[in-house]
Amino acid sequence: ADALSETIERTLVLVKPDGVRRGLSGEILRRVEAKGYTLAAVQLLDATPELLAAHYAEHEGKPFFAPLVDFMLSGPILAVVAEGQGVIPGFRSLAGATDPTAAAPGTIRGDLGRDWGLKVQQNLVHGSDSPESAAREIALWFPGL
Ligand code: RTP
Ligand code: MG
Repeated sequence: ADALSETIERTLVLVKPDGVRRGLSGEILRRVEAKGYTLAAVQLLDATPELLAAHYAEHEGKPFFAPLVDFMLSGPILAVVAEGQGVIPGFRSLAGATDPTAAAPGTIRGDLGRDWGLKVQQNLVHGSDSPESAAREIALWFPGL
């Protein structure tokens, strides 16, 4: 890479079942692309308990773990690899705070999400939180990429 080329950085974005169900996949991908990131891979799929146990291993044992897994099994998920310099923190910033009630307007969760009175925060999207998480999660959701 020369001095004029950016560092390729990748993150895993998931449009969770609530986002797919509400027809927000296009709006969410639009925001990722409008920010300037590139879509490197996109796949609509149904998760499995095994995939989710691996993906959410850090949350095993927490009270919201079982409801979270049930929610993530409740419908198809749009898995996306997004690419661009700074995309890992950049997408977390686009997504906004975990709790959609608290998430700032202008963010995906702040503009498009709310409290639905359910046991787990249905907050439309997931984004990897570090380079290590991104590598691990991309390998889980896109084996062979
Ligand atoms: P994500 O991993 O989905 O990008 O979200 P995050 O980092 O903002 O949140 P994290 O703490 O990693 O939690 C993972 C997901 O679990 C659900 N959650 N519900 N108390 C609750 O009801 C609760 N806490 C977490 C959310 O769907 C959150 O995104
Ligand atoms: Mg997280």
